[in-house]
Amino acid sequence: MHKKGFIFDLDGVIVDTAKYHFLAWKKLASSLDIDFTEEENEQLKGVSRVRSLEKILSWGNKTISEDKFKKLMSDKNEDYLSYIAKMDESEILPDVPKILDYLIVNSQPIALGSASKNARIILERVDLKKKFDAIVDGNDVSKAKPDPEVFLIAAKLLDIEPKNCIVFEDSVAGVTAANTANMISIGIGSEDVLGHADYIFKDFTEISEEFLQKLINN
Ligand code: B16
Ligand code: MG
Repeated sequence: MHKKGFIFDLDGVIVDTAKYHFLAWKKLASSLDIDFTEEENEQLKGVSRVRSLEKILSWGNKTISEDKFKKLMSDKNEDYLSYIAKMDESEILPDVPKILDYLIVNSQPIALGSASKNARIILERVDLKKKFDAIVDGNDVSKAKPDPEVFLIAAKLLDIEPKNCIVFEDSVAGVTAANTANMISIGIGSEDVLGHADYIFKDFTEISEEFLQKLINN
């Protein structure tokens, strides 16, 4: 039986937590008199928490002390976690459980490869944690996407060579990370943004079992 490593990003692929990041960053930006738009939020997808705050401060032309930076990071996360606490299975994106179950039935190893330090809590909230053989998140990496580190660690934990891994990603940086890792990249989202992915689908409802079977066999 062929075994491939299937690696999933979290935010924008399994659940849509970008809306909660937006609410939390927006509140923080307002407290600093910075106008923060949904378009700017788009640019924070797949970007680490530290880098996100750096970007918001630079958009608002603000400089702050290191202590204030740390305080804002922790306030933002507390606020974000208050939204996460209310999440349940209804927030899983369409057909994600179906795809995961198909891979499990076909004995394919599955990993999470996310920039979020809250990934484990989120997977628990939506009751999907048990479906993953390995979880690599923002706590496990020293270099953020587009660096391939997160996916290379996931491949190692699954004991599958990078060239036999398939990554599902919604962010530009994440697709670049998968390509750099020499993995097959599957963009979930729009072609305008994810044109550099090997395959692009609007969402998982567009991915057939035949397609998954081909990925497994190739
Ligand atoms: P946290 P992903 C990313 O998740 C989000 O897309 C990004 O907006 C966020 O800043 C980052 O996680 C860090 O999240 O503050 O929870 O550590 O798409 O890589 O699953
Ligand atoms: Mg994402």
